[in-house]
Amino acid sequence: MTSDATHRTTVANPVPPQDLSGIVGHRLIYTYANGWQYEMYVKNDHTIDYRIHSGHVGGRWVKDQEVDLVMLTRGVYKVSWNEPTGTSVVVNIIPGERVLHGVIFFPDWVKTHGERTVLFQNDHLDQMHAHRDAGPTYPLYVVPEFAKITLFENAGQDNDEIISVAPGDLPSGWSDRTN
Ligand code: FER
Repeated sequence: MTSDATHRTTVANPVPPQDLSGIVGHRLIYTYANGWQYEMYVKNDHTIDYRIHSGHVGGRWVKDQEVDLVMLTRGVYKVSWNEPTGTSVVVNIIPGERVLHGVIFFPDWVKTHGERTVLFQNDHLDQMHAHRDAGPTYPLYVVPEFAKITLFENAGQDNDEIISVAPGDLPSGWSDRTN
């Protein structure tokens, strides 16, 4: 029932069969073409934890971000969300090819004052909402980039130990581990 031949999408049935087992529970470390290095743990089918190892807001980390996660077709996943800062992110992930494409939509205040978001966000949610609401929001700073997935591993679901310390508190070179 899940083959392409037996389940073509139609207007009446536009949702392809969903099998998220190839992404849920996995840790990814990846480097965008602009050099920014990120780590995402797909904690379950609606939640991610992440750390930003380098880039415009390197040092920032977040747990329990609610996301939309779907399978577009076999082996191709899409993760979308909006941050308490107002930043929106869409990431299309193809683990089998060790490639992804992300688009980050930063509010203008994050472009100008990215350092204000470099913290463990969960401890500063009211502050992030206040910055978001103060803006300025526009013009948005849109960053569309491909990335190479340098590490991909199954860590199991709903494990709070996978991402539990700040990027800056990891041993030096920690995020350079590849597989
Ligand atoms: C990503 C791109 C951007 C990502 C997270 C962000 C976990 C978050 C950006 C921000 O809020 O500053 O690939 O993956």
